[in-house]
Amino acid sequence: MNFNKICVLGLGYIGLPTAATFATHGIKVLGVDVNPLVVETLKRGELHIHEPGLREVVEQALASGNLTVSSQPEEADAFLIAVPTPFHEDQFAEYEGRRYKLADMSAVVAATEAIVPYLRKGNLVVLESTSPPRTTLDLVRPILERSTLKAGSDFFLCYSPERVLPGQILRELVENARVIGGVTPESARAGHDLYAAFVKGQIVETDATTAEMVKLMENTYRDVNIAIANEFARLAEKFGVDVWDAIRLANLHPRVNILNPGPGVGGHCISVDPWFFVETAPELTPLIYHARKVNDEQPHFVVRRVSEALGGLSGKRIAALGLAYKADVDDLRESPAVEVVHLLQQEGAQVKAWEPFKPHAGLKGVDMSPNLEDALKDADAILLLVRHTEFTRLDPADVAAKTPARIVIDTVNGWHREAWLKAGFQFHRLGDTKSQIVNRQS
Ligand code: SAJ
Repeated sequence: MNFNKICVLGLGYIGLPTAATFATHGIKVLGVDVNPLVVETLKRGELHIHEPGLREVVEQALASGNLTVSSQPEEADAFLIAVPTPFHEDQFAEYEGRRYKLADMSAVVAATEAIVPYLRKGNLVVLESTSPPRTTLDLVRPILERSTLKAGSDFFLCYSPERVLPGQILRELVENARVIGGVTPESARAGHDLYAAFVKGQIVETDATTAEMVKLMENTYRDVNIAIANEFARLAEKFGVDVWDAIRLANLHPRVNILNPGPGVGGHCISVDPWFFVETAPELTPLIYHARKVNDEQPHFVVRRVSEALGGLSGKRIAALGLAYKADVDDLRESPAVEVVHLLQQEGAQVKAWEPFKPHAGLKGVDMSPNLEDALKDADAILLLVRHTEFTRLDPADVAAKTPARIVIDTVNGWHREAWLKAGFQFHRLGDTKSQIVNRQS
């Protein structure tokens, strides 16, 4: 199939890089977003999100004339839906005492409805948004069929998950394997033809529900793996073991790959997607549910560790380094670091936070420093919450000169114990009470 023009609905972290990449590969792309601010920003040639390399690709796409933006779809050969699928803030359900969240599919519904007036025979529609299993068949298909056209025979319909890693989106978009799930084999083939415009990784055709499940399985696998790492960190502390060392040694086994403990699991994928399984089959998902609970509990665990290190939290001044949900990204959504800061404050600590990727994020209830020096200058302790490269490169002696603090707590294994001890700090690390024993002995 040939695609001369496509319409991408949703210009966020996935939609915009995808739209721009299609455009730089010679396809006319109309990017559509319901948020007028996003449309205006892009029309001015500016960006509303940060992703390495994205500015250049969007500028190139706009300059070529292949990428245009609008708040309304138009007729096209293919329509891609890349809108958010968050949770309802205030709706929960319960199964055998396990309370779980419910997906808010309203953006997918609205985007699908917006396509209906423009849908023509022979078109392709692809859902990319992460969704509960059967969304393509049971939610998207019936809405599109209101056009009186039939999915699979009059138009093609696919689910194709995005699988790119924030911070690496542009490279992974091209290089990662693509799974294309069609409502019919012909639909999957049409999806294959579309993504072949730029995907260099393997393109694999399957059915729509398998593709939906694959996406959720990937992130759920990672969530459960991180949960076990977090539980190992708790166990290591109980047994006086350094969990980071223990994981490194366990991973020498050729069939073991344990991920890293940390202050919790954030972002808009791994902390969210497992709930789509729990929501659709609560009776089958006790493990997935409990892994989520372990990871959600982790910020509380970190706060207890900080409190132990400082002999209580009331009135303590803490410099919190990093608010992003993970290293070297500017995304503060669902960030465990932000939750740790809130919890510390609830316990009476005075926290100053420094986030180099978003110094002026203006987060409600968080005292953000304009620079590292400001965060450090009156601190009693330094808490490392995100493994930003900028932080791992800090020289402890240099830090010592900028702060009265002599206690550091590293929750992400970003720092070398010996270097901080040498610079006169007491050193604490999540999942590693050995550090404290060394401190006491030294
Ligand atoms: N984290 C840990 N320990 C680890 C790894 C991560 O605590 O060992 C934490 C991070 O700090 C972060 C969270 O988990 O808070 C999630 O980070 P991540 O790097 O694991 O994943 P995301 O959410 O940035 O991106 C994931 C990716 N999925 C997989 O690697 C299976 C990406 O490929 C997906 O496209 C993305 O979810 C998505 O959109 O679904």
